[in-house]
Amino acid sequence: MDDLDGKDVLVIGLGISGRSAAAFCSDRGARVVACDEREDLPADGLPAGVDVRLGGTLPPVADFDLVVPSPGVPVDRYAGAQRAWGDIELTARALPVPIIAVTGTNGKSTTVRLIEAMLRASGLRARAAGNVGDAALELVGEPLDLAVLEVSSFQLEAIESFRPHVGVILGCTPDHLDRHGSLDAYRAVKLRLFAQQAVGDIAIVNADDDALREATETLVGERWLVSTRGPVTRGAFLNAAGIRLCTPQHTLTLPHEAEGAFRGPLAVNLLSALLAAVAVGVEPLKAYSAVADFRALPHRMETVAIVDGIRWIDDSKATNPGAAAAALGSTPGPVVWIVGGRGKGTGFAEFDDRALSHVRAVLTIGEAADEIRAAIGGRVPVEACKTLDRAVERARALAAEGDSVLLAPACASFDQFQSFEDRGDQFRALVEATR
Ligand code: UMA
Ligand code: ADP
Repeated sequence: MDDLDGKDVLVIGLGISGRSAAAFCSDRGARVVACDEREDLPADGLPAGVDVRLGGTLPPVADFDLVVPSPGVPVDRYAGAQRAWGDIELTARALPVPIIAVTGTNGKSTTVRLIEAMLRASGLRARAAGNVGDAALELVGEPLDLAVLEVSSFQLEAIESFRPHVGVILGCTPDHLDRHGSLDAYRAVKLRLFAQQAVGDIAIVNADDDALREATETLVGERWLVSTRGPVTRGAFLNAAGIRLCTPQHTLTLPHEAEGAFRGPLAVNLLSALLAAVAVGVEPLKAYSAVADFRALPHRMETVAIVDGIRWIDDSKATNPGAAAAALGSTPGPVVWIVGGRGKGTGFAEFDDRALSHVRAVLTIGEAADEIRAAIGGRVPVEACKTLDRAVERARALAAEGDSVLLAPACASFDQFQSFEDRGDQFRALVEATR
């Protein structure tokens, strides 16, 4: 089935992933039908042979040799398909180079970008793609030594033989429960990353996540653990001296000059990236040299201003409670925390007394304000601001010199903003306007 020539292929969804898949399959001689439930999409830019069908219902999936679902398409839409391979499966089958794949609820984009930078710093031709933004299939045909794939739980639903030489799981906390049903089901999908690994492959696992550590005890691939809390025998952890690396080839300590993006629980990303680079033969010091020049991605723990000794941090990408809890844990106190938006049905159990210990005040915005107050009120002062502009105004009044004001919403943005980027941009503009 690797030979797509003459096969009937149905591509579902014509976004970034689906367009790349339709072109890829058509270029390899398949007869491609490409469907999207939206009618208002441009049908151009695809190979002439692709039969584009917009709006309307899907043709019977069983009529096709292969269905290629886009990540946003739930499994029940293509139940009964003879074969369903998403773009990650297609990419892995076509790539002649080893793959480092990264999954987890949070930290994926930061980590794949850091791995990419580390590999390049050591002279390797490496490129990151996948859920990070560029379709994974864009890597096929590129002159590469290594591919770095960011892989979402959605993408892991449509794999069959995908076997990354190095797999990384950064953590698993509630998100996307509308799609996966429960945290256990969501975690099980994420763990498919390791399912096809064989002897010689490496699984890098966040040991600070108890459920993940337990679930990965019997992997076939060699497990390297990461911890920001305590020692591990094989892997990487933080101690008083810095970053301790213990792999079959290397035992050494590197400095941990924790900047915003990698402080506290966010150091998991740095430790995992270092291990991934070392796992493919990069010298630890070479890999580490990439950290100094690494800039936080936009809207991820981005310091947008320091005004009168108050640091204003845009972490608008913290769209679920686990991300916001990690953001709080990585922000030195006292913190004025702006939180809220559209809840994702995850609850807010992450915010225990420890997570809130250095929070001076909580300013809520958006639809989830009452739910957040119910979860954390009584332990820290909570003030309902409704809108971001009001929250910024109140934060300015409440924060003292040496404080941080952290936008880490723990929620989706769509109740009041176009996207998390829009929310972060508006935050920056409001902060600048109050200067
Ligand atoms: N569509 C249908 N039927 C359906 C569902 C969708 O026809 O049942 C159509 C939509 O009308 C739309 C198209 O499919 O035109 C969109 O497909 P998509 O939602 O899969 O989005 P893409 O543009 O292909 O982008 C996808 C990922 N999107 C999702 O997972 C929702 C992008 O991740 C990824 O960057 C891109 O492939 C390249 O790999 C985004 C994302 O939000 C950033 N990911 C989630 C996350 O990070 O939390 C998992
Ligand atoms: P993803 O691609 O998985 O969404 P990002 O690198 O874009 O991950 O980070 C998204 C947000 O998740 C950040 O803004 C930060 O709040 C939080 N975050 C980053 N790394 C981690 C981590 N390892 N564990 C928990 N939260 C994290």
